[in-house]
Amino acid sequence: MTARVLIKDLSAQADGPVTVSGWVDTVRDQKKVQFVVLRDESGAVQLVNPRKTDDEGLVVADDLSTTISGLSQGSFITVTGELKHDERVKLGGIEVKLSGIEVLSHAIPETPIAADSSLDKRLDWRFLDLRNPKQNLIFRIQTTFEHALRTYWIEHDFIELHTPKLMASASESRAELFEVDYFDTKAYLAQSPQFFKQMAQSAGFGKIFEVGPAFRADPSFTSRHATEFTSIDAEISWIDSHEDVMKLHEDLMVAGFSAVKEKHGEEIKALFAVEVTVPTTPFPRIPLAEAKEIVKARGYEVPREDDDMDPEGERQIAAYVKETYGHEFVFLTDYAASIRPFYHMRHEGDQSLTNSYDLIFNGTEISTGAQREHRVDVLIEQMKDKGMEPEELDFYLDFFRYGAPSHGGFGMGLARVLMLMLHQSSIREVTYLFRGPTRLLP
Ligand code: AMO
Repeated sequence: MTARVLIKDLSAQADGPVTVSGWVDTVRDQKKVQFVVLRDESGAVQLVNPRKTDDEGLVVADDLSTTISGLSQGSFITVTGELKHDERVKLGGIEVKLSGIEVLSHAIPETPIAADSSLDKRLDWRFLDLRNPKQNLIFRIQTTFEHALRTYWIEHDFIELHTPKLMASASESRAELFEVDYFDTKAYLAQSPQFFKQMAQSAGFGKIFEVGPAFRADPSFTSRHATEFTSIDAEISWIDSHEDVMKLHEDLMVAGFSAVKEKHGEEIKALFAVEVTVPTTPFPRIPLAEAKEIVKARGYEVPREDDDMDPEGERQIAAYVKETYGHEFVFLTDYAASIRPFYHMRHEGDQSLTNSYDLIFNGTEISTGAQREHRVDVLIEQMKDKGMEPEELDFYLDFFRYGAPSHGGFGMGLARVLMLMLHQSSIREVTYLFRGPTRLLP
């Protein structure tokens, strides 16, 4: 038996016998000749079967032509035939003249989704939706991006962590917290590896990273929120300020974007009509207060009472940065202590501001980072300041009672990066299986 060849490798192969497997994409059942477009995970190829004729030139049905006529879209088949290079064939300049077909798995003829189906409908049938080469490319890009970050971390002596996702307390805010029964007590799903990545600093790990799930009981239906998402986290010791964290963060983005552009740049252009830009460093940095003034001067006043940027403010500041610096990224820095968690370090001379930042990419927040407060007495004061009970997080405070280095880090939503990189309208498009308030299936 000839070994199965991936479709993408056919064009480099000489004319002759081949075996390919894949899904039936289309069937064109013509009078004199039958065409099938077959797709596998690597590409698509045209199969051809000239119909047999009798002595009088009349078409006769044989087993092969009958099988082809009965093929439904999506059926999984293995075919044998003769590979032939022919410049006239639009699809890659090759075709396979069929000698046999084995139908391994029949597809129900009525496909439940079409190209114009709604996103929600497509998500109901995600496995069929993912057969689309565009969707397939998203996850190859994701793999390349994560691999590039991991390579950077490993080359720079970071330790990889897998922190528990079942916790005894909230890790970010008590709002947006999933509670689960845990024997005769309650547990909470981790909203972030925050506490445990900080613990690693007191444990003497120096530099750590984690790529793992995070859960938020967020009831909203925005295009950038999920109830479960993949969080990319890093945390480093011995920093002077959040500036050191931003330096790490931008180097990681350069590594990730360079790898994606190099490996998939052309395909991204062809399928998404997007030119991936590798960002230059340093990324622009603008203190939040100044960013709000810039946005105001452009005619948009951020309406939020809590001092934070809102989505339109993020879009406006990104447009300003693009026009002024030609850059797709911007660090907004020095957020007010009132809108940051208790664990962010505050400015030495101004308690109202924090050593923190948000990273905005193409107009949307993809990440939050900060220098952390490592002095336990100050940490306790900051908790009280936020109306929290320090006793409730005593296990966390212990991390800072036995010698803790200065440290900082960031958390970044993987799907947000992909959505904005590929100019997609929702993280649902770039999440393998999206989880939202009304979606637990498939
Ligand atoms: P924060 O809560 O800002 O910070 O989250 C960090 C990043 O995670 C992503 N993200 C989300 N993505 C999809 N759906 C959600 N519901 C969602 N919530 C957050 C965003 C966001 O920028 N512990 C801190 C990080 C740190 O300081 O290290 C934290 O979790 O991209």
